[in-house]
Amino acid sequence: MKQVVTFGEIMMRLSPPQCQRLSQAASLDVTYGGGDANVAAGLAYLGVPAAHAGCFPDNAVGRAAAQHFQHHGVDMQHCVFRGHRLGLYFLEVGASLRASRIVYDRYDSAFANLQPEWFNWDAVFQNAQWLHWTGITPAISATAAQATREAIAAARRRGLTVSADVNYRRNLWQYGQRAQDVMPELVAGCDLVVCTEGDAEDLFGIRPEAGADNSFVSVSRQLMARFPQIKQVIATRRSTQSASHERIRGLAYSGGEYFETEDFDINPVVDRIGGGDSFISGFIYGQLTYPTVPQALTFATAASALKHTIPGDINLVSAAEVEHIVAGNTTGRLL
Ligand code: KDG
Repeated sequence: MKQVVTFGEIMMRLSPPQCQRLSQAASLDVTYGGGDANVAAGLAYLGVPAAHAGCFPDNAVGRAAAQHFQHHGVDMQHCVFRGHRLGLYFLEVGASLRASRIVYDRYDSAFANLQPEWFNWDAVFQNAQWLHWTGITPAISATAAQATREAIAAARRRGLTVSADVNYRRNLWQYGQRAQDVMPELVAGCDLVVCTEGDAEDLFGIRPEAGADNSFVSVSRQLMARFPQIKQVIATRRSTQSASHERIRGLAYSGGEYFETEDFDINPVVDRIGGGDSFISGFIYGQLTYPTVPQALTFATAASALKHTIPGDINLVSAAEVEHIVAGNTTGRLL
């Protein structure tokens, strides 16, 4: 099977242990994550060959970040080691009434300073069938946005499937570019997008039509009319019951039909970071494995639900474990 390739920033994640506040922590737990690379690692655990292209500082910290993903099965041979610092993010894990909180320290990172010509996309895609990117990547800097543009163009030229999680993060688009100017051109090159109703409104000014029975369908149809390359729109609908109790369901609009899954109840939530990334890696796996969209969507939603039980950014679950949940075994019984 050919590779799925992702492109984006990987950061070091630092969290105070045991739900401490940053102001009281005497030590910080270390791991690594990045929206796009998390998708690649999730796919590798599901048995799909995956590669990630990124840019890291040329020092021991940058190499540790890349090795982390390599250790989780991702081909990192197309990563570039140039620049001076790895982006960081601090995560205070919430509990009960207190929500989790993220503080970014990624300004001027090696990834933000990358030059598009450092990536030879034809070489990166030599053994690939799919490119996946997130809206985080073009937000990081104008050069990262340009590299994303070039990656999508090369992927299209070579006939790859292109997907994106549009993932609008208002606080990341503050370095001189507007998401509303940059994202439409990039999304126009995608076959599949993860896009909530909120993101469609914020990024593309698309709102559900008055009187629409189903707002997700209404928004998806308008997205497809505006960007004719898009054939499928998917999203999760979350209902957060507390910091440690969540329900998610998967939604898809594809081939003129709407699909939704049952709710998956996750209680307690151990770590919700990477839940969206697990959804899209599950959906890509599903598209490559199952004949129908509902099967892919159910697999994706179950994969995302399982991620909420695992600390860290990466979904360390096998396809058999996800299938066990899909088969209705949601009470933690052994495989
Ligand atoms: O989707 C998970 C990501 O949010 C996390 O891994 C860190 O890439 C990250 C970001 O920009 O927040």
